[in-house]
Amino acid sequence: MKTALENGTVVAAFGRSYLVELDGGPTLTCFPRGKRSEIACGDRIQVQKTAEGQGVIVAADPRSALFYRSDAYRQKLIAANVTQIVIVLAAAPSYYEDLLNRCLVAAEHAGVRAVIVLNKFDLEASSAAMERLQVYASLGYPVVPLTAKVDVTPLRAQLEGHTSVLVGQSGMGKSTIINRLLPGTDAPTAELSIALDSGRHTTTHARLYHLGPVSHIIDSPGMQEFGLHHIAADALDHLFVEFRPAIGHCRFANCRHLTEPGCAVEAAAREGSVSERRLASYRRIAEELRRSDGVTTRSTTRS
Ligand SMILES: Nc1nc2c(ncn2[C@@H]2O[C@H](COP(=O)(O)OP(=O)(O)O)[C@@H](O)[C@H]2O)c(=O)[nH]1
Ligand SMILES: [Mg+2]
Ligand SMILES: [Zn+2]
Repeated sequence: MKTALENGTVVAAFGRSYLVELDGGPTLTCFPRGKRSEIACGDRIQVQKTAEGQGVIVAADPRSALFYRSDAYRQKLIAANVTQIVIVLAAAPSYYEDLLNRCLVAAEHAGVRAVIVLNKFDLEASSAAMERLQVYASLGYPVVPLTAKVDVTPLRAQLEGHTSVLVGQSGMGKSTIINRLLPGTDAPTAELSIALDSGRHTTTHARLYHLGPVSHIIDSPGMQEFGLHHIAADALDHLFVEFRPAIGHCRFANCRHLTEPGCAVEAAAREGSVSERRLASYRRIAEELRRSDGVTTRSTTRS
């Protein structure tokens, strides 16, 4: 006897299996039909129950947005159907500004809102970090100072009505934020992994949690790098939002804003409407994308 298909949401994506929350129903462990799958946490799918607590993923709905990173060889799916990316930074361990910029570029590319959290605001070095982040606030990205260990209230308003994904280097406090937002969740944090002597990778896969009927949040594993190989080199400048007014005004129509004379983006940086640090970051990323253009991204893995 064939059972009917049921709709559900992928709340965790492991290597080969998925945790699927059926609409208004229980959570099943599911396997994809077929060998390879490109299913991510947050995907809406149809499942056929095969046994108690188990099912097979038969189909997946089209996504409203997919957030992912990629190196020259593979894509790493991070989360699907998100409406917002929350980039978690802290003054210590120090964060990489290039990584922040890469996350912002990926958010612009995916067409979703980006929020920056400066966590561990209790640390002394936070005020200097906050000052460096002013350039991002001036671009329209909300910058939220937070001491997640004590209180996550300042972040709640930003999350209302969104499906958010927390991203950032490990050790910034993403899982601590989840545990504070949702007491009783026990997302693995650094303390827990030390206690269990389980190494430094505390969060090993993305996990979706419900904050309310219309607000959801996805914790993701820490990342040290964020490849943007899925973005064409000549599309990158538009993803640095403040470059847009200058684009099209360079002396050369195909200006890459690297070393060309008469570059309007460079001029904007001299005048101060583009930050030198953002331009330098753009140039590093652009060089990397130029080098890799023509190399095709082949396979997909989850991060
Ligand atoms: N001082 C301080 N430490 C924090 C704060 N939030 C988290 N931490 C610490 O930062 C470390 C990493 O936290 P964790 O949530 O595992 O980070 P994740 O790797 O981004 O998920 C832990 O030791 C936390 O206790 C905070 O607001 N202030
Ligand atoms: Mg974590
Ligand atoms: Zn230019």
